[in-house]
Amino acid sequence: SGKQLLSRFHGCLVGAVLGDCLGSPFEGSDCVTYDEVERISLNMGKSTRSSRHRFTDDTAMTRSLAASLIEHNGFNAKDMATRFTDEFFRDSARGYGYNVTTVFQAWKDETYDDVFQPAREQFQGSGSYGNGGAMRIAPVPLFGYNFTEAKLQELAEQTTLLTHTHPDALSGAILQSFAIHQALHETSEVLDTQKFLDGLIEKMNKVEDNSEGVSRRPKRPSEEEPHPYCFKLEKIKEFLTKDEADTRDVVYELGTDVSALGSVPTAVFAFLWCHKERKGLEKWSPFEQTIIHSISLGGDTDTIASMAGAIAGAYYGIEAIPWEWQSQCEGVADAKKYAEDILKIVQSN
Ligand code: 8NA
Ligand code: MG
Ligand code: MG
Ligand code: MG
Repeated sequence: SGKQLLSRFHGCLVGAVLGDCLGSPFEGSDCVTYDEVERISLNMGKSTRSSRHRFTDDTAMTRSLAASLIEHNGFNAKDMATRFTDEFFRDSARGYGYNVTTVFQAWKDETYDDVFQPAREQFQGSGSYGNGGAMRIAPVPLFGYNFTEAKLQELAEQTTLLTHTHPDALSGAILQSFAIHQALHETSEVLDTQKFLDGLIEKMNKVEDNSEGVSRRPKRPSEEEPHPYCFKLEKIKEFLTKDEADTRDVVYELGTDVSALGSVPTAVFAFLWCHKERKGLEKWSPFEQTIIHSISLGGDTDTIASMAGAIAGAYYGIEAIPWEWQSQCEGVADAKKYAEDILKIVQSN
């Protein structure tokens, strides 16, 4: 409970980077064994600077988002879009989503007066439901540490709408913001996971009441629900009452794909599931378990581990993140600097 706020801010952004760096070698694979993930993380102690694990689009966009909030002391649409675009054309080999790059191209060509217009035109006007808004959101709940729920939601929506206008993408980014925000403010050493989920369900019920039910492409029964995020959060509550969970059940019920709905609840699940010691992961701490377990689910491993890592880092703090992991991932020092700069703004307002 006496955990310093700086430790949590550091933990959040560093946790996001580590999940991305450690998860990306497995992106797109089916379930991954704990052994395979452990091998990657243990080898890291011996690697040299040049063989450090590279971050991907998740971290690249998180950095631009953080830098823009810091520079403008809040949301500036044009500046954030420019930073996303400059970063993409500076280094496009970071594994970006297949469609989001057309938004960057449109911004570069300056075909639009309204920076939000290219995102609206994605997928014949339905907008992207990818997890790209949620994967980069971590600086928002840090910046909005003292925000009301409504103000936090607004900032999450604004930053997401630059590239993703589908209601699922917006709700996913909002859920990830709320999860990090709750983790930052959580002071109990032993987390009441059911209470944590009740807090998220209460907030997401309001969000989903007010979101337009635009056509989805359902992949599993839960995705036809009128409140699909709340439905999945209830599923997580069920999983948490059991001592073991079959990975296939988790993947089927929650998803591990590039859609926001098929990945953000999974990240929340991984964080809460790993608060307790889990079979096969006894030698790892809860933070380490969170990263390893997220990746073991397969699919969009870098993004799910990054989102779970951000929540876990916000709760456990930077001391819980092994130095061997930190020293071998690209972008950790920068993540710490962004965390410090955001905290300065939070404490001066
Ligand atoms: P995005 O907006 O391009 O969306 C990602 C994908 O979701 C699209 O390419 C489509 O396949 C699909 N999609 C989204 N909305 C719709 C729609 N309305 N109709 C039909 N299909 C749709 O990019 P993003 O920024 O949301 O993507 C983020 C993800 O891409 C992250 O996982 C990131 O790491 C990256 N990525 C993932 C993989 C992978 O195999 N999991 C591979 C490369 C890159
Ligand atoms: Mg990625
Ligand atoms: Mg509704
Ligand atoms: Mg990914």
